[in-house]
Amino acid sequence: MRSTGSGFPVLEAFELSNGLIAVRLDAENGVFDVRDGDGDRVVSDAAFGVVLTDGSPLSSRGLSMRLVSANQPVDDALGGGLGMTAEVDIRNGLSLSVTVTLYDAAPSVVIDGDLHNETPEPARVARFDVLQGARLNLASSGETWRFYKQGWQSWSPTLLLECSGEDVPMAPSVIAPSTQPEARAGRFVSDLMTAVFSPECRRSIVAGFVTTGDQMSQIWLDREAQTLAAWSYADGITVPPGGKMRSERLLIEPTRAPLEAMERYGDALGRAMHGRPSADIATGWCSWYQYWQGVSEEAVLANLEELSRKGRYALAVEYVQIDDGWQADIGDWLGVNGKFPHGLRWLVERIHEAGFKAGLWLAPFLIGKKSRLWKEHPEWAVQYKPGKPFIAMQNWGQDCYALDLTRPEVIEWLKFVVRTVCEGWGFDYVKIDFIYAGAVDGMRCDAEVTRAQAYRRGLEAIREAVGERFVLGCGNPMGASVGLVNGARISPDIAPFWKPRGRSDDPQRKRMSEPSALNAIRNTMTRWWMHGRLWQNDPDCLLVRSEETALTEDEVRTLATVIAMSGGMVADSDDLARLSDERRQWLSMLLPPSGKAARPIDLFESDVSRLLELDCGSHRMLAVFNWGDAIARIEAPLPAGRFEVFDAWSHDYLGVREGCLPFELPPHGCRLIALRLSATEENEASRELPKLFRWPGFERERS
Ligand code: 9PG
Repeated sequence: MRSTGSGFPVLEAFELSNGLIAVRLDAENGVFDVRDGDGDRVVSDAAFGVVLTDGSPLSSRGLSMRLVSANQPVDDALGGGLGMTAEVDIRNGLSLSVTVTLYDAAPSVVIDGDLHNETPEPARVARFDVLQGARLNLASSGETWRFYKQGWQSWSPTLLLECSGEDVPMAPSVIAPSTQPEARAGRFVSDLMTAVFSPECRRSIVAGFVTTGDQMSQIWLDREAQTLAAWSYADGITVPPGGKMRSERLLIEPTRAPLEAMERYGDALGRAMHGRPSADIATGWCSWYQYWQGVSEEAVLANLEELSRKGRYALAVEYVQIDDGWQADIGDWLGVNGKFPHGLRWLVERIHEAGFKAGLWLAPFLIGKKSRLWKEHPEWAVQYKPGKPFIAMQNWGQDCYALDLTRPEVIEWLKFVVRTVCEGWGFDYVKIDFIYAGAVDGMRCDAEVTRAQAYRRGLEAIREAVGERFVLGCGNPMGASVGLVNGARISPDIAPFWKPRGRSDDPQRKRMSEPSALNAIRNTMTRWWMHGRLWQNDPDCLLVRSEETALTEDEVRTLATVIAMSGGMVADSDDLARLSDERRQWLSMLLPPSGKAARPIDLFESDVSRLLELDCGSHRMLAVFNWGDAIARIEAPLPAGRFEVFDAWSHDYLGVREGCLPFELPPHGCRLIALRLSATEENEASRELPKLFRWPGFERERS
């Protein structure tokens, strides 16, 4: 042990371990390592740092740290455990402290830190580098790795990238532009969290922020240097003299089972941010993908009548949701347009009379240039430079500005609008759309508020106004929404066609946030781990119609299978009167929802997962997909054992099988099979599942 000038004891190295994972602080060099349960040093040379708005980097790397506390008992939302904190002086009055926490029985470490300002000047912080230059030791070349890219908001593509290639460029509104690390060959960026997998050594690292209320965050990988960086953005807010500011908390788990580790990360994020999952999954009918902005009172009433039909193909949904197209203008939420002659309170009464709950779409954080709101309150817009309102979206034939959620009068107005919708008109559910607009990077009335904080002020106001009613976020930044919404859209828009359409010179790779069935499906599979941990996932609507659609029968069945297997919300968006009995039945097969998300078991092996697996208690469901444009033979690997196999869509009994089941699948087609260990008894669990997942009585086999 040495002693520093300030008299603090300095330990050259200090280790914290819980038997499953260990962190070793190299106090002399200001860096730390993470070792897994086998003692392998999976992450090494990680430093902690801060970047100020003038660009100056502050880092622990290469400086000597003093231990402030070691083996400090911790008890918080993530459980009980042990923490250690070390401090480092950077330069005259600016110092950093880093805290590493290990929770009992958790194979992960959680890292966060503070900037302390003992200078006479305020320090403006751009971001925390919670992980800086952390080397990943995955015993293989970075070229062979796979990178899980998480998108910023609902519509942002979330997918696996091959590190031999390059990252996928994306643009607003699906990214937050000012805080993207600059694009560079071999650099891969993910929002909030990531997983890096080495197929050669079968090892991975899952890393993600478990607190998200104050700072937006990103993680990026440098393929050549094999380093990971994790940033949480303070957006230029100041630490006054004598003050300090804390980063968000980052969880890191080295693992050989990345799917389970991602689920554990989701558990931690949900716990730390008080996620609102519920076993009671929302189901409904939504006007958007059939009527678009042409939705009318008449159309809603016609579908209400269809929903009220009893009998064999009854559609037992809970909500009737009116989407975009009812409002006077974007921002003028207290007025309806001429397509709703009796007003919305009257329509809600009809919906309630028919035995359904009522839902309404709003884009509460946007101000349309043509709206009365804009004329009355131009000062309510976020500005991108003085006097210039920030355009968050161009849609509805106008520029739409971002609402400044740091203004108290805006918060009061928001609550008034939402209370009117809920208490005045009687709505039970609100779909709040385009809400990333609350988190754009512009100038707000209160400059000492980050994007995440401003956004959450708006969401909290809505939460307060709705009380216990259901809030569905859409176009929502993912991390910053946890704890405030009941459901979240996790995909780009569905569409009545398979791949993105419309004029564009961009390759499909750059069009993954555009409306299309494939784009919605991709995210529904890759974001499975959020469901039931952060909120209910909304995989977007099912379209089962056979008219006014370019989706083939196989594509519709694939879409239905993915939605059913997602365990998330089930909403249909068709003109119900025009559905054939067969298509009506397809929809009814998904009800009630299973509530449990299937795992994309080949996530790290495929471009788009071809296998979804779900444990139903008495049996397992396995979905096999062909994403190719031609017929393909695809093998479904059965778990170890002999299984009775049943085809859920065709109702064919496929006999007792083991090993791999080969299927010839049509383009964009799928097979959904139920597997039951041979000679086991049927379980009660089957009875609460959607029809599609129920183990059949098996009369055919027995007769
Ligand atoms: C209503 C729709 C539906 C849909 C939402 C959202 O970039 N854009 O122009 C863009 C337009 C619409 C959109 C997403 C992006 O869809 O996801 O379910 O409610 O708004 O306008």
